[in-house]
Amino acid sequence: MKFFLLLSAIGLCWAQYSPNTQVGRTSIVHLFEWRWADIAQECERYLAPNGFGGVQISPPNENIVVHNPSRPWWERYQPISYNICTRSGNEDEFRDMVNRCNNVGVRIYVDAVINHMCSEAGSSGTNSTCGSYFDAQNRAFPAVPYSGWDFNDVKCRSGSGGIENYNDAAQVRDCRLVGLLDLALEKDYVRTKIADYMNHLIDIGVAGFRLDAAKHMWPGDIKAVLDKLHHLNVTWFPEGSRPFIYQEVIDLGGEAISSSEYFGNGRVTEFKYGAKLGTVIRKWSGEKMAYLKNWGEGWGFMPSDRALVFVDNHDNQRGHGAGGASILTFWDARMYKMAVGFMLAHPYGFTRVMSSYHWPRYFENGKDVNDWVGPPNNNETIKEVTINPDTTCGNGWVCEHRWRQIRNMVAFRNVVDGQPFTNWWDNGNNQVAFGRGNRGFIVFNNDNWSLSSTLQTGLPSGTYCDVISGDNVEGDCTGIKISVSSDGRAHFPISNFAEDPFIAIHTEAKL
Ligand code: AAO
Repeated sequence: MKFFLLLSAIGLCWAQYSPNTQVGRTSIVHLFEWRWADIAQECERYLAPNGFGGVQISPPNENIVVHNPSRPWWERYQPISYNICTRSGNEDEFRDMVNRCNNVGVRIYVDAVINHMCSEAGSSGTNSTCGSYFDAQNRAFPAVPYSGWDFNDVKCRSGSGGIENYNDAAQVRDCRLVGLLDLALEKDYVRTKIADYMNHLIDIGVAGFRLDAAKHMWPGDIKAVLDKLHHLNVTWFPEGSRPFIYQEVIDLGGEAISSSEYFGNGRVTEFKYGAKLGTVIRKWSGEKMAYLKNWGEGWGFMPSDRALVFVDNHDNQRGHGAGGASILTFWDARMYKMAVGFMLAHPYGFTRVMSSYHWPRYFENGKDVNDWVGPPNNNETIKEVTINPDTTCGNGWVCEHRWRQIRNMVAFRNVVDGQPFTNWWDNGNNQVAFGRGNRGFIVFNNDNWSLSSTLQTGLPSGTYCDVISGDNVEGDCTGIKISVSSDGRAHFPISNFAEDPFIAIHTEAKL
């Protein structure tokens, strides 16, 4: 009884910081631009069996249709109404996805675009994903409805009406981000409309929200919206559960607004994480993996229990947002797998894996001129995610989450959940290793010479299957085998030419 009281107390105080994933599932995946029908199938055929905790979906509400350029991915960050109606599917398909994913224990997190509506340059008419009428010039969005009174046009104190200076916190929050009509979240009417939208989704069964452009909203206004939110649907969640909240705040330091202002509302995206990890794995600026020994708060990151972490996101994988050239993506697959492997093995933060689509990346003067290109499509209809015989994806979908190394590290994180960071080893350069209690151990060789060392793993003796080079298939390992002796030590050989120069073993992959 005492135990349960303690558990529920922890549950309550964790509230919006807890992802509401099923016990033992510790990561989510962003299925960027996927159709609801494909996500429903993916939950059943892949995510649940492989221990994924949930899915961040692209914004589900009606958005503007952009034809120049042709249907860019970013049109979905320009809301027209809160009807569930986009290129990913309609409300019936959305409900079906939420039901089916929840029924196999995979949660849905909605990317909530609540800071703004479409661009001031948006036309008037019915050029929206559900055909709702709007008139951007006159601030008319009758399908919500919002009118001129509901925007910050008067409150904004910049010459242009747009954000001109990120060192002026009021401007960042009251003026237009890249021309997007800025909602007046200080008004109870606006807060109520937003909360109604989010409650509609909560009642359907979603587990939480990414708050897009949270930096561009006052923390107190966000709180007022969150205070209006329902508890989660009791069909799948314990009574009294609060939606998981993670706020998109880009804080690389040196600006007026800092992440910590948002901790009261929920978790915050830690953008330093991917920027720094990319710099280390690329060995830029004199960085080495040996320096990762105190990774986390020791690197000036926010507290672990407030952080949502990722190697790349849908913006910075194509040069939008922040992080710059150091960000690793599927385009640099070998280094990317190391970075994602490191992230999933390390205890810091709540982890999000990225899942992308291919686009014809093409640099001119250092900028990708195709950074706008939307998802694989047939005449603007998003293509189905097909599955190849080797379990990878077809039709232009990259599906990093299905890469063996990444899928198996998601499982690794589940196995070592709650275990301490132990047995750190490094060679003073780019060969490092660490364990997670007596459950898992990982070794990296990012030097230009081979690694051959006997290390203390902390694991029980036995033969383990390296989950990076192979799988444990019916008791037989298709990759490298590592034998741990009775004193916990094991010998690791990693060539610098290995396809993946890292090895990971855990107790669920013991032969
Ligand atoms: C599109 C067009 C625009 C057009 C607009 C309206 O591209 O040309 O003006 O429509 O017609 C996405 C796309 C946008 C797109 C928009 C709407 O990325 O290109 O605009 O949809 O369709 C800021 C925000 C951050 C935002 C990020 C992209 O703070 O919230 O910009 N991310 C989210 C979404 C994103 C979405 C939106 C918000 C809007 O994830 O997909 O936009 O809903 C500094 C600031 C950051 C700021 C960046 C970029 O970063 O700190 O807060 O992010 O600048 O403006 C160093 C610094 C770092 C700095 C960075 C870049 O790294 O350390 O702090 O340089 O300067």
